[in-house]
Amino acid sequence: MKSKIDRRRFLGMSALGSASLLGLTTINLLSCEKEGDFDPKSLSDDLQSFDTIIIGTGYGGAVSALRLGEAGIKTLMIEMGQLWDTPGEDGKIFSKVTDPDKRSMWFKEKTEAPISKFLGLDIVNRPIPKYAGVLDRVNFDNMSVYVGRGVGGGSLANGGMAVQPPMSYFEEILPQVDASEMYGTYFPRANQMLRVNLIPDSLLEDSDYYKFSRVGRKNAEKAGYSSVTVPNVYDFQYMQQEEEGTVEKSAFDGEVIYGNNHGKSSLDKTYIPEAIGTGNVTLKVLHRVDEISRTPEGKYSLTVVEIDPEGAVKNTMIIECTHLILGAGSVGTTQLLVKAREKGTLPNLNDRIGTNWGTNGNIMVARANHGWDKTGVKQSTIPTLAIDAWDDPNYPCFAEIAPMPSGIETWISLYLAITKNPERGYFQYNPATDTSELIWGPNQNDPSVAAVKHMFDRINRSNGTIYRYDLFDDNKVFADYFTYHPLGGCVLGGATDLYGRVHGYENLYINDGSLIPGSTGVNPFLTITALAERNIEEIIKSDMA
Ligand code: FAE
Repeated sequence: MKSKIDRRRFLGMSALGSASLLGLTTINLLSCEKEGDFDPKSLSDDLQSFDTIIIGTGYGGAVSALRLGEAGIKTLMIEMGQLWDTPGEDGKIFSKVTDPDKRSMWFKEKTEAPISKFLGLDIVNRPIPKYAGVLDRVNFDNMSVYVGRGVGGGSLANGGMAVQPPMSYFEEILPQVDASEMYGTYFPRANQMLRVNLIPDSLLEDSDYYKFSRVGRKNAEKAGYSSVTVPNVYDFQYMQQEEEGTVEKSAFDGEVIYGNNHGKSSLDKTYIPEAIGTGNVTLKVLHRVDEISRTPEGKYSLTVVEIDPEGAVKNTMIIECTHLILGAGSVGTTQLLVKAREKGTLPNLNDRIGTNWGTNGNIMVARANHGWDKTGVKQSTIPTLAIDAWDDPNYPCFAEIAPMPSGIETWISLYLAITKNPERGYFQYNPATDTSELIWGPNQNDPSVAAVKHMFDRINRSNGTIYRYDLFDDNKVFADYFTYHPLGGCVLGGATDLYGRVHGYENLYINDGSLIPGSTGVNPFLTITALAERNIEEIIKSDMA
């Protein structure tokens, strides 16, 4: 069994590699029967021949593709971003956090990094040419949402933290889902498929690159908080070699939100090549789905725009399918469906579509340490410790000790906190822009700020330290205007049934972060992956067998 999976992944990886070298936007395995013998001319471009289409190649999309492919169902994945597999002129696929170029961001004139300032000066973000880069920041009034773009979605840009929520909290957010099944079957499956591993003590306790974590832990302990080690999909054996200087550095060389050139087991290394390796899954990149409607015969009809990496429109096409799975992420899926309901192309969608959206309570905050508490010139980009006060009855907070890889000593401790915020936003279609926009009020993050303030006031008091006021927009101490963890918008059991079947339409499914009602209490992708495994298993068994 293992060798079959290894071979499937190998075939998928070689199809992805060859396609990317040749600049192809359609990738499958049709002519890859003999290893290494990949002939692009015989690729099928008959886009009407697929039973099932998946929009998006993030966690939900990738899980769905693999399981459909294994079940022998001809599936097309449509992804608006690029396949990130070809080095640029500098020999690298991705650019560093400290040295971003056009590859860093999705059609921006200037980078829009979460830490926007240093010493209050606008010196962090840089002008870049507009290009189909890997990290997008979707800006709405009062809230900006970071998302990954490309084959692998958020897995390309994220910090790789793969955290299982406490079972009691999972039961609180998704009471209709059988938690014992999730924790007995689907979380273990997700952990294994995503290659989740733990940092060895030798790296965490001894490496110069984790001084920032140890300082953050010490400061927290002084205030009576305990820390936990956070699992990750970054390969810590590779990191050990980075420490020893025997491989090219990635986490130890400032690579993360604009992509990792090495080390990270993103979805384009795990689920997606395996899906393509089944021979039943085809991938279209740089193709964006703009509208969804239904034909009189009951098929789904997608309006798809093909772009080049500079953003020029190459083609617009209509593609039809019988089964449609939305895996475009919390924002992408919700935007498409709200638009379809409001423009009347899918008028039977219910009014729960577009509601119950949340930020996972994300807040970023930073402290200034004393001179003796250096956080290090060298910092690994992969966070591995979190201050865990989720059990606090009034101010639950799970705060990751985040790196600030600037290449100089800053004495800064930076944190990404996850809090329990009951506030929810909703999406509204705007005919003037022809998109659905998030409605989120300026004070909706106040409960999150209160929780973070409670924790870090206490840490500052115990250590005799202060906040940094110079790193975020408007000199804010608490960055409450962006999130890395968009969740909800099309919630399980409201917009859909308990497996992601969309109410009002047959053969229409959602399988991504939009199903989760605004909060997971920890970083969300492990939960998204496990839930996607559960949902697609049931759908294949009951609807597609
Ligand atoms: P997602 O991964 O967003 O994939 C959606 C895909 O659909 C993307 O590839 C889009 O380009 C594509 N798409 C969207 N609209 C269209 C369209 N109209 N046509 C065609 N394609 C489309 O969805 N989570 C963690 O658990 N741990 C972390 O350490 C962590 N760190 C993060 C750091 C950053 C900088 C970011 C941005 C996110 C981070 N996250 C982290 C969040 C995590 O990546 C996110 O929850 C998942 O990626 C969401 O998975 P989905 O399958 O919902």
